[in-house]
Amino acid sequence: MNGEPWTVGRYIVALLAANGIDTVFGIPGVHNLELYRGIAATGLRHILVRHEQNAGFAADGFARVSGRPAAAFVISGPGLTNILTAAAQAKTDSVPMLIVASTPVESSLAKGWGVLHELDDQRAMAAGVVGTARSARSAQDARDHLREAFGSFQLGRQRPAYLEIPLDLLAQSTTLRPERFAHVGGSPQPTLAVIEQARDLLAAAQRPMIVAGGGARAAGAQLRKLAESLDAYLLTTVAGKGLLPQSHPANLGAALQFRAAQELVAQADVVLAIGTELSETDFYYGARLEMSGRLIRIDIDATKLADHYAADVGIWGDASASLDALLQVLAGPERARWRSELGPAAVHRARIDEQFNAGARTCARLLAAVRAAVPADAAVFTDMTQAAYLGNYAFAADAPGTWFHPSGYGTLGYALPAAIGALVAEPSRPVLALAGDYGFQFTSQELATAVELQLSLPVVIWNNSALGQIRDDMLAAGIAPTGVVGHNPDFVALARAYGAHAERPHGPAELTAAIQSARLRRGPTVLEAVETAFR
Ligand SMILES: Cc1ncc(C[n+]2csc(CCOP(=O)(O)OP(=O)(O)O)c2C)c(N)n1
Ligand SMILES: [Mg+2]
Repeated sequence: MNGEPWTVGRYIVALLAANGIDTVFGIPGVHNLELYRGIAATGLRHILVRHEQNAGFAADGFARVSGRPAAAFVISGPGLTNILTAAAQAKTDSVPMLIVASTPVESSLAKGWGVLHELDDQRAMAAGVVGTARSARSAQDARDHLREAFGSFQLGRQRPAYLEIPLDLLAQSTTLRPERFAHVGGSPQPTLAVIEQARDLLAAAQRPMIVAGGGARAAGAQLRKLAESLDAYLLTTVAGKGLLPQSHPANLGAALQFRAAQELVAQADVVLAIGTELSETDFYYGARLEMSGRLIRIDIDATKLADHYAADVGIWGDASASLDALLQVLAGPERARWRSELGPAAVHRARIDEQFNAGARTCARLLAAVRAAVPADAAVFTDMTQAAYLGNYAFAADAPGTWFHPSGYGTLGYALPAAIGALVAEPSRPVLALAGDYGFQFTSQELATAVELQLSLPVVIWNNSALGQIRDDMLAAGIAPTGVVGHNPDFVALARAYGAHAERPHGPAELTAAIQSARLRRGPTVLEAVETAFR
């Protein structure tokens, strides 16, 4: 294979390999053949998926568990439009990936000739759902754009990057050879003055509340110290779930979706928000989280410091480094504040749990059965289903990076392909997918990929025979349920047709046992959990 000609396509793939990409998810087509010459020549691992959206979801799951970007190769036109949803999901959840697309021949671009896979402006379509979207007109362009993309993976808030190359350029020969780009690491260092302003607010606070998001995922130790020394409560977003152990007295968990937690935020006299957008997708009541206190924000994304939650003190920096700096100047006599007065987080959590309705209690039994079946370090990938909305809060997580949800964009079909990507990245990590009966059907064809790769993957389908959340929303809004019940396939038969193992465990105990067996089996296991068996 090394006798292959150095086409631009081969060169691009060799550049990816030289810069740490080892896995490509994709579907080849006649427009990007030259990228596949590159794959053959470099030995990069290519995973064939069954829809380009799932190449994106798989790259997303790969990055969420490993912290490393994977690539997705798509063809011009429909390949690109198919992956846009997954790119948007990754962008909104700050996940890196590299999307490489072909375009039709350069001379045809934006001319409306009606060539195969034509889009009026392919780059513009991608630009709205990635961090940087670039178009190469030469091999040098491709190199420069990729250098920029790899730089973006080392700095600041993570985003997908997009590069497109016309198919005629992909086939041209080049004298360029792969190189390893210089490392461009580092993060902004907050000044002592701004750290001291934050210290002054926190030192005077009587009701301090910490809200930590995905950007704080590496700062669990610092958060624990801070919460303890300030007698503060800590809430996390879903992306920050597990930052403190479930039982820590400060840890209210990912409870922002509940009124009781929102009221504590509203009553706090100082809110310290770290690595979070304070996004509506984390609290789901109205568009804005109510606050009456002063707001300190720590964020690697400078634009967040002055957005609609404008900070009284804005710290531009990495969460761990900024918290280290804050902890250094904070040392003073510890004193009791509101947590000593109102009681540990468990008191508030019990109040939240008491208010679960019958539907939530049913979901809670499913979640407990899953929790009992997988170890603490398992990676659970979830879909847009009522079981996961409750699980965002109620699934016990003692470590960050163990519960994954398509929070930011909220797209159906995420769980299965993302779990596949996670297992490709970390084959020895226990991974599980949890999807609703409807969401599963968005991407169920990836069972073929999981069978092909012989991935030990339990796939739990929460089958309430409905678009359950939407049905309930219609009922709550006084709308006659419409379009919320469809004909479902026989999920067990469907899974078996793909060559997967499948069962329909009856109730929590059977589900726990079935997941445990599935973890020991080569190949995926579909477990249909019928809601009525969990009531
Ligand atoms: C791509 C996409 N289309 C539509 C929706 C709107 N939506 C959110 S939840 C849901 C119902 C999903 O049903 P199911 O997967 O069975 O989960 P359940 O609510 O029943 O637990 C729908 C249609 C969405 N989030 N994403
Ligand atoms: Mg359903």
